[in-house]
Amino acid sequence: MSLLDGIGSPEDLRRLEHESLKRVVEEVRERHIDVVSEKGGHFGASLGVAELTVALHYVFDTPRDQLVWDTGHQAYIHKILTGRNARLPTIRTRGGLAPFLRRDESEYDAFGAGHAATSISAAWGMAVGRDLTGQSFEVVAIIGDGAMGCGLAYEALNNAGHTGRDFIVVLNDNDMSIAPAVGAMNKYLTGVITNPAYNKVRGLVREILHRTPTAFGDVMEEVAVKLEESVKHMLTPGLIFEELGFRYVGPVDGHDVDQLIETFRRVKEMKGPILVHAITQKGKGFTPAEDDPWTWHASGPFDKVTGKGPKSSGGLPRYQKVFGKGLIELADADPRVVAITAAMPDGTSTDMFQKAHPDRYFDVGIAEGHGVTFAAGLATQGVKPIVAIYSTFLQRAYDNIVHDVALQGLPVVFGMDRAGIAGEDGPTHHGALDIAYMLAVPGMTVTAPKDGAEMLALLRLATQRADGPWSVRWPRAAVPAEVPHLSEIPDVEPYTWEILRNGGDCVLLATGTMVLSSLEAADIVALEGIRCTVVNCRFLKPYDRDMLEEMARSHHAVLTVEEGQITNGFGAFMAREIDALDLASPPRVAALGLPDEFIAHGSREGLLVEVGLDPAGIADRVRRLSRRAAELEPA
Ligand SMILES: Cc1ncc(C[n+]2csc(CCOP(=O)(O)OP(=O)(O)O)c2C)c(N)n1
Repeated sequence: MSLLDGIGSPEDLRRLEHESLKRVVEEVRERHIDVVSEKGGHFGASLGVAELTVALHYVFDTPRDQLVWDTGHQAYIHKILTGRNARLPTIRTRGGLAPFLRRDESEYDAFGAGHAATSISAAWGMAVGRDLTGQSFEVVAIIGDGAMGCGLAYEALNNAGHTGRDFIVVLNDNDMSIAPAVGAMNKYLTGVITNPAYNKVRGLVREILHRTPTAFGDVMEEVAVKLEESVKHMLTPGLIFEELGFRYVGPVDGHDVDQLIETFRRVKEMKGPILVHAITQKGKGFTPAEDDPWTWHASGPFDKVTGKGPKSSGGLPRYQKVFGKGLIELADADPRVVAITAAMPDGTSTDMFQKAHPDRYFDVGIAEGHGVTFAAGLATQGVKPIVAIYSTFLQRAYDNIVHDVALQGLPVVFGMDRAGIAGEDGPTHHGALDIAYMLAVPGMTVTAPKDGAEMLALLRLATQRADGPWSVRWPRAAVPAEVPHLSEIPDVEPYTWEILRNGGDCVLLATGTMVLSSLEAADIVALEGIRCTVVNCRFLKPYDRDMLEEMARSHHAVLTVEEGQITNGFGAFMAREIDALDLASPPRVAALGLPDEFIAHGSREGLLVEVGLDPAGIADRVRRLSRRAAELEPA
């Protein structure tokens, strides 16, 4: 029997002898590799924290002591050890374990996560909350070096340091974000660990200084303290953290479980804010992932022996690839076009752009807000920035969009990937809100293409007009049709809609991904005698006023269809605009979109069916609407 079979909770782990823990580490790694090789999922980060996870649950009294994992993509082994091992193969599937961390999934998930760099703020709040309510337990935030490049982490450190409250931060430093970590902080941390002399010297100096005062009295003690300060300044690798008020401990070898346990036991006894710097290797224990941690951040199913995945079946490219290629073509044609990513070069395909135009490519790290304001600054100088950020992560930068870009009318183009249902990554990653939040911004041109070619045409138009901010959204999906070279794609007339099908009863005002689904829905209801007009509303704002009026006058029912949050979305906007037309016999208006709730994780196709945004669901809504409208029709 394996040791893991006997671990139903961290309690069981803590009953084991210290000597058994190396075996536990091996077994959890093996289990993780087994499951992800069969099912796919986030891979390298969990392998890198196997020892850390075992040591933390071994030393700390979880769930009483609270572990706050950052982002949650590295929490598979945490899930294995906290009663979820048997269900691990269900991770990321509808009804199965969540892809990241959820408070409602387990009492061991002290704080929900999915977006990066929230752990220190949340853990700090928990530590203060603990003290205010007279409780007593440890709070430990575990954050990666990639997330440590995010401003939010510094806001939290700045707030927490110098307070004297007990609070532990573990910096899991593997020198990687998804892609190689970027920025000055990363350079600093790398410098810290590649300086081998400091730790020994520092220990020696401390020992000498601490012995001296007892022999020489108070004056020497004072001198010794000052001297220690100076020596510390020279030798302390984590000086930046010490200056922020944290005791710096480390660096420790994050793959030496004994050293980790000893360190955590010591740290548990120490007072005040402490930062433990653990050095780990992303992908540890699986050679292909150790050699290429970027590729192995996440993976589909693969062969455990060769590391090879099934051959891709070909087919149409994904939107993100079409965007990456188109971006290069746009930049080839216009030297002022630059691209910005926030730590997602492959997710947004800006890595392709980096190769073609390295001096016009900027990876700002996990710093979406900064990335947007940086773009605003570039735009003041006549540069044309295209900011490629997932819809969900751009939520982080809302005030930067409003205050730094839109209020000043600056021509920044927002390319939002993963707009709509993102699929297996679940509610933290669905891009459900961007239509609502972009429509609310004065001066923002809001667009949604029906296919890959239109996406490139809208991006081209955005860079040509440069008369204010633009947003373009696209889904996590394959394009529905082949995309020609940019030069062969016809121009889109600004702010116009496009009639794709004519019918006299109901008009479907469809946006983005919902255009083709609405056409299919129109085919379905046509068999039942309901005639639909389908309009491609590629401009959500400013929109095609003439066509809206024409449609509202000539149909008795209007249905808006969007892959976005229904509350305050395109439908709500159109309902108001139709009302403002003040027609003598206004059409009945209904809106179809994502429900006002957080949508679970699961396949994108399955979830779209669940929320009624597939052709059959749209057809169903058309049927009900047409029936209602006919009933209301004057005899
Ligand atoms: C706000 C936000 N931006 C981007 C991401 C995408 N993302 C997920 S994990 C990750 C890298 C995190 O790097 P690090 O914190 O060093 O953890 P590691 O994977 O190296 O363990 C990124 C960029 C995210 N989850 N949240």
